[in-house]
Amino acid sequence: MDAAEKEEISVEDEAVDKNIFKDCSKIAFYRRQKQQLSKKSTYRALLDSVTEGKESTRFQIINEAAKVPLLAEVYGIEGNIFRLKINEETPLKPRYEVPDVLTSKPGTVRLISCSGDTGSLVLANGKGDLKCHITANPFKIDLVSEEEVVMSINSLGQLYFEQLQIPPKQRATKENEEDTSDDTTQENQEELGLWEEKFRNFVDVKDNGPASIGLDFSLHGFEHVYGIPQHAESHQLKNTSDGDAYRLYNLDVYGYKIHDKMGIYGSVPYLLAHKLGRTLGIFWLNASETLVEINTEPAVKYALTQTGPVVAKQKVRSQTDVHWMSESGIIDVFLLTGPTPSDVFKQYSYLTGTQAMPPLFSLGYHQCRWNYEDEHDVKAVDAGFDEHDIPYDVMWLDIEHTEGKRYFTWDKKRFPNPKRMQELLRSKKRKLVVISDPHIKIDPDYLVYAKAKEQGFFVRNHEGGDFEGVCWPGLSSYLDFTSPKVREWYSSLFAFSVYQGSTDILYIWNDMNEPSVFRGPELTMQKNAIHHGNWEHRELHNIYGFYQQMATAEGLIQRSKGKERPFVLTRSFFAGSQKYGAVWTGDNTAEWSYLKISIPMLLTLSVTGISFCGADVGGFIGNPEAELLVRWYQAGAYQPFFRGHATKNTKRREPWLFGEEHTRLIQEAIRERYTLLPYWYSLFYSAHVASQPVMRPLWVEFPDELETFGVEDEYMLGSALLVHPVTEPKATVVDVFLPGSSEVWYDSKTFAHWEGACTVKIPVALDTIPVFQRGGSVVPIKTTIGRSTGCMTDSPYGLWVALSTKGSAVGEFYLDDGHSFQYLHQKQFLHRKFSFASGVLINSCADKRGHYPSKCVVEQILVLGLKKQPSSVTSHSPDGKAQPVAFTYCAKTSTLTLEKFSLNIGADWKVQIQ
Ligand code: NBV
Repeated sequence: MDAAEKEEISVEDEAVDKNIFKDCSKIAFYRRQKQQLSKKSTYRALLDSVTEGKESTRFQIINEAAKVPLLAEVYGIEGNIFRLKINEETPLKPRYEVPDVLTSKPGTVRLISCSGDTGSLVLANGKGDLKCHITANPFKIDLVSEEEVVMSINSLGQLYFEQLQIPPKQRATKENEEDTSDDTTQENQEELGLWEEKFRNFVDVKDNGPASIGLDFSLHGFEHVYGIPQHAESHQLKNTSDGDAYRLYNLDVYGYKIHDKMGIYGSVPYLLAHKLGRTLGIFWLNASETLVEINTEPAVKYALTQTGPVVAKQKVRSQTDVHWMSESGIIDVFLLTGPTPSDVFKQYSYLTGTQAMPPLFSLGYHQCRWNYEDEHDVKAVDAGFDEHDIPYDVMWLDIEHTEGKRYFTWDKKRFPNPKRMQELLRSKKRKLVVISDPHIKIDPDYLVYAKAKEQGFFVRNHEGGDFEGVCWPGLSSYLDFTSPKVREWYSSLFAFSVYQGSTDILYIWNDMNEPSVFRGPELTMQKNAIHHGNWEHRELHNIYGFYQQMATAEGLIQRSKGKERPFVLTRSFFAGSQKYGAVWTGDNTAEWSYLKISIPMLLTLSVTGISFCGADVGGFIGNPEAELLVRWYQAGAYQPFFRGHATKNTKRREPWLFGEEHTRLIQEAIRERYTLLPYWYSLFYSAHVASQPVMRPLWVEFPDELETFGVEDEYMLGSALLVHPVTEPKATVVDVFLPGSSEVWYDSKTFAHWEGACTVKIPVALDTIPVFQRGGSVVPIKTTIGRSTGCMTDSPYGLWVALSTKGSAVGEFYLDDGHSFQYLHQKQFLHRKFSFASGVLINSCADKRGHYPSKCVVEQILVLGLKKQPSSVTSHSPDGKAQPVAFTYCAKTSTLTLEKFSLNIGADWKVQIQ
């Protein structure tokens, strides 16, 4: 057994040992900021230094402790966004500014300075309804919208900026001994961790010394904040005043604990705040280790009245203070002013990009385990799905498919003929995903290693050699994906001619890219490892995985000569990762609590731009009992990325291994997923072009309903379906909150309906998935399910029309070839709109730019909430032909079913109900 294998076993068997990871008290820059801030030295802005550039307004800020002033720049960005940058005016050497996250240089709008009274400066955007009110002393910025202060910056005086210094040793040679001998004791030096920081057996030697930054934001009138993934925590962020701050530091935490603020695999330093009438966003563009403290003061306070000792209620405005602290880099923060949730989503995606349009197959069901042993195993599992009539789209191979964890190779014994195996999958229009991790086995005979070594493509260690760390293959080096050259080369490895045994149905999974380093501090890379451009790992740690996924996605595009959409799943991510594919929540556990927390975790990813997200169905670690597995399939079928996965030492758990009844229930859940594929695909299109999340917390759809702001056991898919997965064992009833006083909701199975703004007790059996359709919506579905999405291309459609209280409904439908970029380059797509009013359902074009011939027909329409039985139903095709349509009406459920007709999905037509 080699070292890596031993390590592997210890990783596998232990529940998470939290001592391996730091809490805030063990983070030196956190301690330093706390210590300094308690001294209350304030900054002031030097307003006589204001210069108005073409793009930004600049001025200096200074505090007593700082010897030289800082430079602040305020930018007005298109779409009601402000950007604030604070940096040293002339740092000893450049400080890291995160590249490659913003999709392009954001367009600026000129800020008009209308000087306030002396001691302040007012910068207004063109229209003048948004203003930055800058107060000189103490330095503070108020963001004013329509005369209301919605956010204040540095009003708590937590601006913190450590200026780069000459290392003490160099200083000692320059100056005399006396000046340099710090008055701080050895003990204090350790506590401050300025040039060296110890943790367990690790010493982080910091050549650049302390470089930490911090700033506070007060959100006026806000009690609800969300975002800053990834944590195994609630969707609504909690107060951190009596515990650890939320940590953003990408780490491999096997079996992470839930309800914990420690950093796990990915980071998006972006927070949203919502109150009645306004949604805001704060995007803190920094890729170094970051901590976020949250403190919410609710709206009602108890105070002593002036008239006597009677305690009286006094209405004060609620406020949430958000304090960001990062280890290094600069302050570069975008303020997204909304005002609606949808506006904030657009503002954020204007900066970082929208969700990539996924290939259709990737919205089907994925079957994974660590590991499918060999070709025979793959064949048997694949056949199992057909035997049990369960649709699925993708078979996955984990690390054991390779020759000794050498990615881009195949274990010859297990997979002697990978192409033959892929042809089998192809024959059923299915795909294969294989894993490709960022660590590369040190083995001169391994071509990938040899080439990378020769070209200097690995991250370097502090001493200048290639960084070496232990991971699955044993001693490994790590590709430096931050280098454009390395990315270009890595992308080229996916070319069919280079990646032996790969075909065009093979797609990629990037794991361990935090990066995970078995014997490293906190199981990751030393912060003083060196990347392209001589940047320390500490500067960019949180963006390492982002770059691997970027290079992988680019590789898949290139191998198809720019024609095909890629699919890449990544474990680690950063702001903007949505552009490159999907994200999952890593190594969860087969327990009910993990099923439950998957909902808020995915909601948080969704509102921070990452719509294509999922959690391992069944729970990765441990063995789920049949009931939990069924419930997990039911939840997963209604979450964006839908993959069953299990770790190595678990019992096999393919859907048919739990008895006939459970097989049927899992089959049913997966089939529901396939029924709704047209809706899923249309939602992804809307995420892709209009920035709207696929999976939405209720507050996003009902921003004016206070009761929705804290809901996280149910959610919306698009604007039409409300899903409340069952996450408790032996449940017989669930309390479902149906929002909206003017809404009506329909049970998607029983068609029972309720008016909104109430909580209803829904009886549940093991086959119940509580899904409700919102009155006023039209949901496109498939009426026939095939073996895989590819087998369903020509199968007919149905429409679920759920009438509003006013008897109307609208919905959209999007279709393209499901795999290429033709939708983009040639406008080969179909975007239709369905609207129902006054008894007439109309299919019309939603986007005239698109053309995509489809032979598919709508063959079934279900109208929910039709109060009275019609006397006739007629279809009117574009040529003016009218034809009677057969129908059945159920008075008990007020449901009309139209069948035995066929109307082309892409044509203009009407169906009239009289
Ligand atoms: O590659 C093996 C696993 C993988 O199955 C899992 O999904 C990842 O999250 N991987 C982690 C590494 C081993 C974890 C113990």
